[in-house]
Amino acid sequence: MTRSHTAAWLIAAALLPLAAQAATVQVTVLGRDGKPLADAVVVIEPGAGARPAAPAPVSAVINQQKMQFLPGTMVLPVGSKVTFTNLDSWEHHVRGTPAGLASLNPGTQPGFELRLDGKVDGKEPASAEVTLSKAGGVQLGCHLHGSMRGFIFVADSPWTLQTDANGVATLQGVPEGAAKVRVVHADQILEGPPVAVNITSVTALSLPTQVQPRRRRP
Ligand SMILES: [Cu+2]
Repeated sequence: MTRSHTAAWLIAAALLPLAAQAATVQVTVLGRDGKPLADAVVVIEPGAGARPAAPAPVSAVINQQKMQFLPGTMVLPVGSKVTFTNLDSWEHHVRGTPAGLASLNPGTQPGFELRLDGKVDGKEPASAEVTLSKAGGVQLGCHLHGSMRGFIFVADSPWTLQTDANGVATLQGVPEGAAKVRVVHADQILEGPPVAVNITSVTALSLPTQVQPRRRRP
């Protein structure tokens, strides 16, 4: 290694502590009954100066199968495309509406409606694609089957993840320092206020909510 290379490396090493260190944050979300809440979307929004680039859009599929949206809850980066595919042999009318208060505010996330014919044996299932252009929650329903419910959270923070069956979301690479944590759930009427936290190298949080899920996973 030449002298100049060595010097450059030393300067880079000396600057490292000034850069935001990345932390792993484990969030456990609890429902109104104190039990772990699955499929809650955890969003960490770092403070000023650590504003991340939006995550890259992806393409995803949500099936209509046996009178359910599968998966029932999905987190997708803003700008992503989602294809709805009807695998049932009967028709579904998929409806997407902005969740919570956003639904009262025209001009935010646009809603959508799709009619998908039932699948015929030996033929490709009917499908339609929607682009999720704005961040926020989207409730999914079906005009024909009131029991069908689904939820998409359109994320503009890369630190967005839904909780697993144990109510836990583990987010990697979160900048240390001041941040706000939001919890969003398909079955909440109103989102609670964001929780201010100080992210350190190892951060574990337990967040109670007022959400009473419509049904628990078996
Ligand atoms: Cu339906």
